[in-house]
Amino acid sequence: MKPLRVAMIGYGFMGRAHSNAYKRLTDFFPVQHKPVLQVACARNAEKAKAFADNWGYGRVETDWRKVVTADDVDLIDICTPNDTHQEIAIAAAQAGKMIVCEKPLARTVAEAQPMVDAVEKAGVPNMVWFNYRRVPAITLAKQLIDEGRIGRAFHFRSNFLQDWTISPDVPQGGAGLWRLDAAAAGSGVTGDLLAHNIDTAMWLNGPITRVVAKTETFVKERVHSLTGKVEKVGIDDACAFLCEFANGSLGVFESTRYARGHKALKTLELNGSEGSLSFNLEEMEYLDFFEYTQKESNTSTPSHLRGWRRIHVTNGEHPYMDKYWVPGLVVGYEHSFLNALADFVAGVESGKPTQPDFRSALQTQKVCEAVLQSAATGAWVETGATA
Ligand code: SOE
Repeated sequence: MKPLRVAMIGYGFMGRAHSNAYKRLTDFFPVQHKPVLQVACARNAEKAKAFADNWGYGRVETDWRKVVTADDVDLIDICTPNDTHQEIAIAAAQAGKMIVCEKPLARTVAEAQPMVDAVEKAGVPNMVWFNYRRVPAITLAKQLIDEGRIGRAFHFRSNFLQDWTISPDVPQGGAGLWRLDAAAAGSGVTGDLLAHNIDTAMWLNGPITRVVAKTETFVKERVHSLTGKVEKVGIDDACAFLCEFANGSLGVFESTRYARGHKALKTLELNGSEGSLSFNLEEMEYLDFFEYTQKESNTSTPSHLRGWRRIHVTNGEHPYMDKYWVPGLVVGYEHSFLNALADFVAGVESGKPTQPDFRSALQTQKVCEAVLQSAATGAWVETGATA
């Protein structure tokens, strides 16, 4: 086995989710590279050390510039706030490192495009951690669509609902709360949550071509953790948009951090001429499937037998599931990162790069930007996103 020496930049929630994936990769997947947790990097030396000690990173750095050029590192994992992604990614690409970057790729399309150019110029493997594609039930949805079981797509609807910022006492900015600070995050729920739904939607149903959106910022001012002052809130707390897909279907998306009672209600539904699919993250081991036309026999299910079927996505023939337990036993959120990493490493080894790479994430960035632009003007906006 060859070592894959990882430098983790950032130490938050995502740093933990990714570190877990590195540690478990070769326990579950037959890849030829074994991740080595080489360096943990963060500006705060104490926090970086605590993170490194907890997860088993070999050394600590406080300057990411030293890390991206370090000889003992193969892969840079960018888990820092969105405003830092571009600089780190471009420097890492120029240093010839593989790069895996947290979502969204950047704050804007203008920031994201040079990142795509840099990784493509350097020819370095790259991926963005849109992990929900790798939830086995969602990957199965993709398989059923590709098998032609949904037919012509009519409707795609998708939500991502949370409730953690309702209190006006929650500050903006700083560790953990940079997602509320427009300068660091770029946007609110659009870049943080809808980016996931858009990535999955375009993977399953093709490019989103036009959008019309409405955003709202319910709490207009919050204390900024870094300045200690009450400052204007620049992010979207909630966003709803309508869209058209290139395949002619219609989309409806909604996201908010003000849906009291919902912590991470993430759903999708696709309705087509031959069937429908439905997924809900709160019951992530299931994919609901309505089969109107039975593909193998090309006959429609007799009407008195038609109904939604709950597929318990735990059999060995389901995506990724042969790597885990025995039929009937579930895997969880953390496995979506493990599956993503396994696909990335397998892509590096086979020379067939995995998706979503930076270029694919740029398409999601274009849709996010069109959504925010539409919300600002009230007009329909062309996204420019391609397959
Ligand atoms: C925000 O609360 C958040 O942690 C996102 O940043 C993640 O990308 C999402 O998967 C869960 O929610």
